[in-house]
Amino acid sequence: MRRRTGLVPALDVDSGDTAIDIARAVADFADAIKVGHPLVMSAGMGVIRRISEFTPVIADFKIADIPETNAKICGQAFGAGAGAVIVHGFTGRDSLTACIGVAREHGGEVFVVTEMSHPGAVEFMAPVAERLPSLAVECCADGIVAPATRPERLSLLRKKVGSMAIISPGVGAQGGSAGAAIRAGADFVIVGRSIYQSAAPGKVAEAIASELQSAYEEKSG
Ligand code: OMP
Repeated sequence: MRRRTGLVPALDVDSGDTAIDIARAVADFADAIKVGHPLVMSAGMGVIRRISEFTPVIADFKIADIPETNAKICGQAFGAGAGAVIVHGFTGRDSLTACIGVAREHGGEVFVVTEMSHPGAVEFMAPVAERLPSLAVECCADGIVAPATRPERLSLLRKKVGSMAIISPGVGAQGGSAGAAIRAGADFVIVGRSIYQSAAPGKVAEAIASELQSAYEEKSG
């Protein structure tokens, strides 16, 4: 995924037409649109193709199964038009490698979840999260997912992952800040409710893209 604005809106809505309308409104300010179970289970896999016709799609199926099943899920996601998938790393090297193998066949990308952004993630995920960046790097994944809600953890995960891409959810509704996530090491932020529940998704996306731009300039300048 090429960074232009650094924004990845997440469309966890339950109507394909609503998703398309929002995707079109935010596309100019987004590097990709993330879709997951809430949208696909209501609108069907065809919504991935519809969105991918005008902007790249990350299929967030949090894939976490045995290698053979993971490969089938990835095949469905990439076959439907996704440019990237989000995969859990805790299932182990063989399961992750299976996803990466299918991604390469389709010219797609794989992002590996490390520590999730919600409070419950500290219960079981935090202790293993620090090992997952190494797995992602060793398996030649394309990036990791790390929490904007805990910038100090994001910074730590950045150190462990080197220059690999980091996409960071938890901005807005979960309390994280787009600028703080970038300063802590994220390349992209994922934003759901703050955009899709807004009366003017395009304007909110534009404002976040501008905040991201300032944070990048501050970081690099
Ligand atoms: P909002 O909280 O509404 O901005 O949505 C965040 C989006 O990011 C949702 O689609 C979540 O499923 C997703 N997400 C997290 O919130 N936390 C994570 O740790 C990982 C993800 C993700 O993999 O996208």
